Amino acid sequence: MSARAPENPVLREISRRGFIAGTGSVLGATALGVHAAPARAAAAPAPAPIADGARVPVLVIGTGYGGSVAALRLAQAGVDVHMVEMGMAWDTPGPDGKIFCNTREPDYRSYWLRTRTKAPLNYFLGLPIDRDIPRHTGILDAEEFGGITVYQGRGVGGGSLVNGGMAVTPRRENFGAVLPSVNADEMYGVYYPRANAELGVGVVDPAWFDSTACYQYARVGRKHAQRSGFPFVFVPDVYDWDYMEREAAGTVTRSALAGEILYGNNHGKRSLQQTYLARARATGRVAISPLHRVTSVAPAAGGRYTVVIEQIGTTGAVTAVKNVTADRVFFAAGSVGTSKLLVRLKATGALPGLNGEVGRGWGDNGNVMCGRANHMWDPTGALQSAIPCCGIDNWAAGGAFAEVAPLPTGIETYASFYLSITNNPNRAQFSWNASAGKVELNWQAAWKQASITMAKTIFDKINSREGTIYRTDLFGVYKIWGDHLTYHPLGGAVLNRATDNYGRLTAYPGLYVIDGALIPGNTTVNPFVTITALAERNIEKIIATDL
Ligand code: FAE
Repeated sequence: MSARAPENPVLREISRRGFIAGTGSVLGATALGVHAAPARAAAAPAPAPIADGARVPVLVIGTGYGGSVAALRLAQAGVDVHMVEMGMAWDTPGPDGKIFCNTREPDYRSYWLRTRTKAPLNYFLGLPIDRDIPRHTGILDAEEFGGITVYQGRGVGGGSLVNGGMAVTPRRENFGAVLPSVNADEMYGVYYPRANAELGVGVVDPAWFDSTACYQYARVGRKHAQRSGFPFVFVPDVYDWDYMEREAAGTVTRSALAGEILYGNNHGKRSLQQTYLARARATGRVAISPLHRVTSVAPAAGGRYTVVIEQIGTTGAVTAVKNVTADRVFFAAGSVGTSKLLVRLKATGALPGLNGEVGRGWGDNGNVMCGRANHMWDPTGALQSAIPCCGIDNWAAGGAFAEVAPLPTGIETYASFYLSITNNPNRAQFSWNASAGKVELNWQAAWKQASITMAKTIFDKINSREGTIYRTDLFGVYKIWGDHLTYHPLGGAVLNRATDNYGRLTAYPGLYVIDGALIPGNTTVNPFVTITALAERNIEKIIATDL
């Protein structure tokens, strides 16, 4: 697919300049003003958080993609919504004048309640690079289960705060395997285009891509992919490509070109704060309580629900416990957050009628990382945009789609780095461990071998063609594969199994799931466009029939 006229019909509709022109004035103005966020946010006092004893028509747990879609569409339908978010608001600059810290200098803002960083790529030249940090409600959670570390965003905007913004619609021929019970014609005709437009998705200008120093690493990736006969594709992103071009020209403050990724982008990226959540707030019907964590949802009188919420401080200590009554509750705490809540509430008797599919069908989207060592005459560049813009599509032949990812260290590394999404068939289950008092996930570390085998269909061939080898210094001492983690948790409350075909928890009228927990473990590409489009589909039905 070319960047100007993508093969995918959904993407063809979205030109990068058409985005600004084609969206509403609120969104357009907000997107253009991304770089002004710190000053603007500092001027606006935070509204009071939800009060103990409050009664709300709709409570949304979590402010990621699913929650933001639900809040906007409900508010537009005239319903008042309160969103509860366990992470911070991320609207106030720190002592350095910036809201977010840099990937190269992680500080107290980087990790969720850790005293040491846990970088996904945690070694360089065989040396560990993690460092001590003060314990704080930072932006990236590296949540550890037995066999896997699951990275998630924490704060108003959920994963959109930390992710790379790669906004990919699955190939239509793969959709039946992604969401088998959903009408593909509706998704590709209505909901994917709607999600892409609202998210502000665009593609890099291929002429600029071919000339800019900051994508030399990606051009090396393209050259190697094509010389081995693999399809190379440009990948859309929500980053403002015009802003990035101005970063390269030196006329605006750098973000992607300053290595900002993982711990937030101070400029350029259209996170949910600039898109869905800005529009939701502009309705005047949506309130958000940051640093509030939902711990229980249980039936109350009159068909309503009692929601127990802990307010926490920035060290994680609970400062208040609130009981709120809601007519309806949307679980949008992410695949892991929603699954953990539902499994615990079913097992401990708060919601015993949830069906036996709750907690099942969890997958890692087949994530696996690796690096390749290039020859000295094939440098990847000291200046690398932290926003990936292309990939290698070997899904049909080898079960792997590999993002050509940056290594934005600021120095020449002679490395090519990749995050592969693979067709890993393994699925895990969340369950309640009563003696430990926590929810566990039975993912097995060995299950990643399937992903490695699929990723090797690409990189063994490239190494053979180029006469190169794998890097062994990025994930430990002589360790090739980043196979201990995922960025893309999916499932745990799968659509049409744990819920009905629109996310209703049918045993409890008024309870809904509307996030990545609905998706059965794999989307064949990066997941947030699919999570957003599915939420658009489901909320439209719920508003039409339930409200
Ligand atoms: P999510 O965005 O995780 O939002 C859930 C929210 O609920 C979070 O803000 C939580 O803090 C909050 N929460 C959880 N529990 C509670 C509770 N009990 N009470 C109150 N609040 C709670 O869910 N995807 C792509 O498509 N493209 C990319 O380029 C990409 N890059 C990524 C890079 C990184 C480093 C990471 C971590 C993820 C990346 N992803 C990417 C994945 C993507 O961000 C993720 O699939 C979505 O954010 C999931 O959306 P949800 O709405 O399911």
